[in-house]
Amino acid sequence: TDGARVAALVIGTGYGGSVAALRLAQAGVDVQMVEMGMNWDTPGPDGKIFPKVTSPDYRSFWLRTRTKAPLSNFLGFPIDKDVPKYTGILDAEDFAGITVYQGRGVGGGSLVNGGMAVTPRRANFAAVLPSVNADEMYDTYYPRANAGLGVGMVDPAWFDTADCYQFSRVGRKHAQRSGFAWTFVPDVYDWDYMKQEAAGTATRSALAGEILYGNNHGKKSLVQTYLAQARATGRVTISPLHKVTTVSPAAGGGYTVAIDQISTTGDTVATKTVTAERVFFAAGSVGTAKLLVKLKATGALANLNGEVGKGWGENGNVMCGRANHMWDPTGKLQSTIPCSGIDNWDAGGAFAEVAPLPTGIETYASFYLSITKNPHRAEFTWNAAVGRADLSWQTAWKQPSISMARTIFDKINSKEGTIYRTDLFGGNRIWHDTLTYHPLGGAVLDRATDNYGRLHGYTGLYVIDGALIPGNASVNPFVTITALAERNIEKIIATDLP
Ligand code: FAE
Repeated sequence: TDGARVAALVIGTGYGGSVAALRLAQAGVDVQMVEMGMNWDTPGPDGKIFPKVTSPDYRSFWLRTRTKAPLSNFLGFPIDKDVPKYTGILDAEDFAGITVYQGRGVGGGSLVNGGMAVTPRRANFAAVLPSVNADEMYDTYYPRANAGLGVGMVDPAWFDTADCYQFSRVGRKHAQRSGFAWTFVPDVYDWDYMKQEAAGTATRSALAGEILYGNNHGKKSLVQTYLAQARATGRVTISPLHKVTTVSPAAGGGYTVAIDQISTTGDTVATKTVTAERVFFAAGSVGTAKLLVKLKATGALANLNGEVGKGWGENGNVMCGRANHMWDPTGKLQSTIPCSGIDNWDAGGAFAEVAPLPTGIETYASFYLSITKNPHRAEFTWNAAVGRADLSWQTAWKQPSISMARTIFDKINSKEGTIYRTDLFGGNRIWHDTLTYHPLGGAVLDRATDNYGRLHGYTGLYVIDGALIPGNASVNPFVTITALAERNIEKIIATDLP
């Protein structure tokens, strides 16, 4: 409510924000969470909360008038279409050189993502965040994060016979025939539920083409895990369709937080101010970095240091498809939840997920999302003339990612006598190199903040989301974001709270 005074205000309800809220509440602190997206709990006209990936509608995109599906052209026919402007679940946020996909709503990215819950190899983690004690991470915080998120693994015996993982088995065969390490990838999807979907005893979600725009069943998003626990403490209040616009020191101590309440068409319907003793920036890498560069440049938080906005990367994301021979069908029925990957990180700088193409028809295509060791880092700067944060990423900077992904797929193509698909992304492209699902950095740990996420220049301001990780996590990032948040909030509660 307008004019309220709160002990802790958390901006955003993704992984970092949910961990902070739960642990603060358990420590006896009242927490106000502010989320610009919707609370996804009400069915649409079709009786479902979330639409399928193959039929995007008004619920699918954040304030766009035309959908922007990452796979825009299944077999040559475009699936994008005009939609009414609405505070939908997936934001395809366009910057000059890249489109950054992000979840919008209570639960953040956990609403839209594939649930792949990967703990990086220890040597890779140490290279990403050298200032963090890796023993503590691997002994305490990664296990705590995996437990809190409900991470599990597909039953290998079931995997070997399930129709819906034919595409993954083809991926395994091709990877292994070319001598690559192939691994199962853990996920937060309820694997027992998926078995029931396959057996026809539960309403289908992963097996009904649900992903990207939400899953109606099966996936354990933060709403079912951290946020459910946080709500159960009775100390956490969540305000959806509320967007933080500024944070500045308050006269009597603490911080004044200005918030726009928005309608489902994105219009501001009310402006509120709240005073908070502590503010946790958990608006995601892009949201946090954009806010911080604005607050520094406009003088609201002028003492933030020069590292704010820097160290941003896209986790080396690049997508491609391969055309298989007719004797290697990938299956009409594909689970939307990937469960395996090809690890060529050490030799080639690429870790590739074998991803589904849940079209409902046989495509003879193998589809992959690669995470690569792209060295480029971009910076957010405040563009005062237009009142917006710009990102310096350039399209050409994906070239190293393509070269690294090619260390896997050129070899497989040559071994199998196959070629790349050019009909998946529009414009006859082989590589989808203009997007990322994994924005990271912009307020890097031990640079913009101290080694626990306390922002330099201000007492009581914290960063606790993907903005802390310097551009690349070597694997899908949310387990690392969660584990780092667990580590940092434990320290903050122990040392900063009265
Ligand atoms: P995030 O989850 O983005 O939460 C930030 C929240 O803050 C959002 O709900 C925003 O709406 C909200 N917000 C932003 N600005 C404001 C503001 N000014 N005021 C109020 N609220 C605000 O941040 N990662 C994996 O590890 N495995 C996967 O399988 C995977 N698949 C993905 C698939 C897709 C399509 C996408 C988009 C992402 C995927 N990711 C995956 C990435 C993962 O979801 C992402 O790294 C985390 O969600 C980031 O967590 P944060 O806590 O940093």
